[in-house]
Amino acid sequence: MAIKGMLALVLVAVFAAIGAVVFSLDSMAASRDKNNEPAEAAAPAAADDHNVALPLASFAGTVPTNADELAKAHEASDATLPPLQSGDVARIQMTLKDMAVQIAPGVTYNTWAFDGHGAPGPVVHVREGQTVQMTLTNGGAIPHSIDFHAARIAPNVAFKDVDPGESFTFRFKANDPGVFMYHCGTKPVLAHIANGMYGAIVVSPANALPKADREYVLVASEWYLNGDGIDEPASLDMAKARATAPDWTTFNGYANQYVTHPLTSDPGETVRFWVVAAGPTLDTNFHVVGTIFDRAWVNGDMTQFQRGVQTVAVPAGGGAVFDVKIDQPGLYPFVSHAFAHVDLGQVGLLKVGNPPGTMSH
Ligand SMILES: [Cu+2]
Repeated sequence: MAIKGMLALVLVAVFAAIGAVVFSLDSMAASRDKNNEPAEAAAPAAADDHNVALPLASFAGTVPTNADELAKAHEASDATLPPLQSGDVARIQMTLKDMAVQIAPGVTYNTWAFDGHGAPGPVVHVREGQTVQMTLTNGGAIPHSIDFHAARIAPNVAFKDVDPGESFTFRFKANDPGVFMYHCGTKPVLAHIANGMYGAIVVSPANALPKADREYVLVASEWYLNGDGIDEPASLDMAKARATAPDWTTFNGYANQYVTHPLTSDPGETVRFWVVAAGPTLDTNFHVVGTIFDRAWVNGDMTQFQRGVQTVAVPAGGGAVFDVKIDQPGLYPFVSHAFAHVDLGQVGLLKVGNPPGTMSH
């Protein structure tokens, strides 16, 4: 009995000691939080920014009356995967430039984008193992930078801010195959990406993929407008960007452009889509209506593919690769199956063969 009693006392003491330790850890955590409070409160922005209150005016779907005509006249961005450069070094030159670009029929937006391309920037296509020599020239009004997700490199060195009028060159070896985002990484990154500073780099695997007859690159992104962009170009509404309340969502920077000007293939061909979701915030839920992916390299992992997949989430800042082989002629919509984003313009058509009629839904 005496031994049992002593044992009970010891156990009580041990539990008490554990309790004390847990309590003191808790209070340490609490005091850490307290210490953070003033810093957070002092930090930026939100408290001084009066442009954060909901509701936010939406310009979704607001186009001029001649929008159909303008959509037909608009030259769709060429989605075809560009050819590789020969040699061990792929030399890439991009000049950043402030420019107003069309993002929907009759809707213009003041981008910080890429000279000769608008937004997104040019598709970079290199071989696995090739060295990428990237020269960025800042033709804009404020510092910018370029962050390649395909690179393993110290970002403070390679992705540094480049002042207006300056150029900067860095190199990296593209040792990881797949499709990757590149973007300006200058703060606030949300604003720089929302203003069009992004694009895709395709790193073709050293071990050849199954043959594809057509290869297209799609960069999904969204736009946040402070006006309708019809009479004068709209600019970024940062409050809407923070609230993820886009006015337009697009493939390759212009709403519905491949509905009016479909991508094409012949029946029985394998079509490969290299897809990047640039965001700045939204994922794209990639799906082709009327078929199933024969192969889906999910998350851009080129070491393996999934078969028979219907929809694949491409995360903001991520990429994936898709093969479809469609035998029957027709119009096959490709979409983000998050359908609010179809409504805002993230939809296109793959026209297989020469089908009669147009898409009715
Ligand atoms: Cu920038």
